[in-house]
Amino acid sequence: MKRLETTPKKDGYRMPGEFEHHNGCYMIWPERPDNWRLGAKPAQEVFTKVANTIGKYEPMTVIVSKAQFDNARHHLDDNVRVVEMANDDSWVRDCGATFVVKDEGEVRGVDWTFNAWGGLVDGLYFPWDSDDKIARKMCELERVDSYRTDDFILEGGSIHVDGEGTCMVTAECLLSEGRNSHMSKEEIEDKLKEYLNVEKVLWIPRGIYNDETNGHVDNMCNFVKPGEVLLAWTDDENDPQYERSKEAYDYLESETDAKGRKLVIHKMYTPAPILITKEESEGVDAVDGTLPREEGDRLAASYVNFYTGNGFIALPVFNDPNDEKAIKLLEEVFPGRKIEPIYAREILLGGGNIHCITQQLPSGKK
Ligand code: KQY
Repeated sequence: MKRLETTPKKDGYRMPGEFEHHNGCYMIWPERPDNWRLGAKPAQEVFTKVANTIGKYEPMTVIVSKAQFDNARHHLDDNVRVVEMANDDSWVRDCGATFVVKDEGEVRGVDWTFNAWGGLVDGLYFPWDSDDKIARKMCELERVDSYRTDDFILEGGSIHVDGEGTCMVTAECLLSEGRNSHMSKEEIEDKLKEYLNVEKVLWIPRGIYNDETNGHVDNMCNFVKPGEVLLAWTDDENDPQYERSKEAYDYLESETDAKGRKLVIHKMYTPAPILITKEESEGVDAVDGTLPREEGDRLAASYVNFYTGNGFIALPVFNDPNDEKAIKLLEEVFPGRKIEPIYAREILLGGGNIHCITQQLPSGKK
């Protein structure tokens, strides 16, 4: 499949909103013991639940290493396609292709350079070269041509689009030192405009407190549809999350989207602070160069990190009283989609959640 020298914008391709129709979804099977406790067995159980759930609604593909192929094949439902591929970890949202479409249903991939969330400055593991090849391999599997951004580092979890010309990011992440510190904010914005085919970028100041991705937007704010967003929220002014959510709310309220619409903002209450236990910390291999998991560290828990699929939402829940609130809110704002809550503490312990471990393949149909 070809590498294209142009850009999606020049060729008339755009990144659709996640709420638009999909032809499938990708995940990567977890296994690295320095990120996932107990040799990743508890994480594999939850990833299996997520993959099998999504597989009920759209064609699901799980990427897996040679060593784990038999195990993954055993656990995953028969309708889930399991494909062997070298990988460094299991965050396909970030290292996988971002697919763009033309409205006649033609699909292409954007293959951003991936450096494990900050490279040698504050990246989360080393090396990451296998992950950096995943996007291209996904495009090969889908038989679609791709655009590579050799001079620009980005993860899929650091962007959300409405499919109608608006992209949301956090300044905390996109302006972080370990990514594109050779570029100005305007140059970064121009890249997003060319490769996602958007006209307006909304710069939310910061993401979720203690998020090891430098505050990915996909843990903080998500589009329900054009003109309407869900924002992670707490009323507790003593929680360090409060000022982050408040500044995001004030910013979004003061802005309009690419079509000049004021945004409808729904507050999505976070669970009470979730901390790593001693047992959880001790279950993770300590390896120099990988972010340690210390007892008592606060995890970046947020319900906003959900996956929007054909006719459903896969929602992380935490056995918290706010689980019910999150489910109710999603039922209200996504009528017609079934809410599939999945207990996701084990994914959270690895540093992300359901949105971070999934990547949609859009069809180009609305
Ligand atoms: O998108 C994400 N939240 C990925 C987090 C990576 C964590 C690696 N330990």
